This record gives sequence, C-alpha cells and structure tokens, in this order.
Amino acid sequence: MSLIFGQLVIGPPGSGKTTYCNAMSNFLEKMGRKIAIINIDPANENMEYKATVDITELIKHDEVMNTYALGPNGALVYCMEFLEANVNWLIKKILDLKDHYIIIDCPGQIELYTHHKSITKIVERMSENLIRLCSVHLMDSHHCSDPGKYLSSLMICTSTMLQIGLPHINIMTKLDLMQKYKDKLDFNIEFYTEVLDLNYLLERLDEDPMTAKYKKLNAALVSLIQDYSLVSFLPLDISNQALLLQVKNAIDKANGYIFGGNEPHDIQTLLACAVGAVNEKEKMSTLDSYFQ
Ligand SMILES: Nc1nc2c(ncn2[C@@H]2O[C@H](COP(=O)(O)OP(=O)(O)O)[C@@H](O)[C@H]2O)c(=O)[nH]1
Ligand SMILES: [Mg+2]
Repeated sequence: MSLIFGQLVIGPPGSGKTTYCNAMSNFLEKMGRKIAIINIDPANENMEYKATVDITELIKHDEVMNTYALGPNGALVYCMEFLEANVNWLIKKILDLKDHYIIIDCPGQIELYTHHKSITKIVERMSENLIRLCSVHLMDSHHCSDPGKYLSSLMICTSTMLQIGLPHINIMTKLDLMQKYKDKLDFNIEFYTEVLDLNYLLERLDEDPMTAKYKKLNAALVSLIQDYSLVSFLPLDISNQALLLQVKNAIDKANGYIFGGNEPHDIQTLLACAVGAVNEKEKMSTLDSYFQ
C-alpha cells in the first residue's frame, strides 16, 4: 500500500482555514499535484472549493443541534465524536483517493485541539493507515496587536502541538491586513514570527491595563512558552504566491512529501528544500515589502 500525504488545516474560527485550503489547493494544482479537499467542519462557511469528501455526507450540524437540543459548540463536539466513532468511513474515502494529495479543512473550536481527544484519535488512525499529515495551524496576525492575545496564541499553539502530535507548522495569516496597524505594534514582525525574547513581551504585559495585575501569572506563562520553545510562525498573505511557496516547502519537508511524493516537480521541490525550506534572505525581502 502506498503512502498518502497531506495537511490537516486547523486554527481558531475566522483564522482563514477554508480560504487557505482553497488557495493552497489551487497553488499545488498549478504545480501538477492532484489535490482532494476533505471538509470535516460540519458548520463550514465561505467554501469556495468543491470538497471531494464532506462530513455532511455523514452527519449534519443543524440536525444534531435540533435532535439533541445542543448549542453550536456542543453540536460540533458531538459531530467530531461521531466522526471518531465512524473513522473507518473517512479512512476508506481517503484510501480511495490514493494518487491524491489531501488537504483537510477542520472546524475552528480550539478545545478540539487543546483538550478534546477526538481529532487526536482520528489522526492516529489515519497514521496507522499510512496517511502522512502535517498539521497546519493558522493564527490571525491581528493577535500581535495585543500582548495578552499574542501570549494566548502562543499558549494555544504550544498545547496543540503537544496534543495532536503530528509534524506541525504554525502560520500567521492575513499579513496584508497587518500593514494597516503596523504603527500600533510594540515590536517588528520578526519578533512575532520568530517568537524572540519574550522578556520584552512580559514588560508589555505588566504595563497593559488588562494584564498588569497578573504579574506572577504573566511571568509563569511566558516562562512556560520559553521552556518548551516550540512555537514560531511562517507569515502568510493568501494572495502572495512567494509566501505560499515558502509555506508549501516547509510543509513538504515536515510531512515527508519531499521523500515520498511522485510528482514531476519532485526534483524542484527537493532543491527548494535543500536551500532551506524557508530561505531566510527571500523571506526577509518579502516581509520588508510589507513593512516599508
Ligand atoms: N485580507 C485577508 N483576508 C483573509 C486572508 N485569509 C483569510 N481571509 C479572510 O478571513 C475571513 C475568514 O476566513 P475563513 O477561511 O472562512 O476562516 P475559517 O473560519 O478559519 O475557515 C474571510 O473573510 C477571508 O476572506 C488573508 O490572507 N488576507
Ligand atoms: Mg472554515
């Protein structure tokens, strides 16, 4: 049986997952890859793509809300538990797509990635069936405009990386919008993407009226993030092909596609990765064009 490679696209509601799935799918198709998008968000919106497999064939969010008198979040958790119980349905659909690269569009409730076990168990079963995924975790760059929100993003990323246990790439989305409030940012963009010395962030947290009274908590959380030292971000503006290429190269390296994929562009991809999945010089010049 051959390997199937792909991406598990996760992140909070509105972070840009569905938009990303569509844009990444178009981008990879242009490079010659056969793509199938799998939607496992039963309450998905803004779907510009046609999903090859859709969870709504298995279960419908509004029916769960009505039948069990659940609110939207409770119904979504129910749907994920139902998918976990019927994971063989999903795995069979994916294995039937054996010559495709898959992109899985996920729901946005963050407890599914930080606490709840269904998604973790679903990806474990996929892995047992030779489906090689990289989790692609999207965070809205707007969180950089507030030290407390930025810290909470770092905590969500850290706990998700530990909980899901897949190769993992964090993406900071909507870089184009960041230009509009760049003057209000405490630090430059590299500080936020590379998660540089968080003692500077701690100073801001201790000054901010929202977080100033929690000095010991701020210090403990910052030290937790620094001790794990797992998080950094690749920046993305969905309309920028150079940034999409950087993201694609990093993911191909993380899920092993560069070693096991079989498209004609393999050599190009290998070369791109050999010079660094993310070429630092290229990355800086692309970023500079946003923040001149
Ligand atoms: N300006 C800008 N908007 C974006 C970008 N990515 C996503 N969006 C917008 O963010 C909103 C939420 O996106 P969506 O893909 O539905 O998020 P999801 O809930 O995570 O699936 C939509 O209005 C998108 O058009 C981006 O790179 N730049
Ligand atoms: Mg969505």
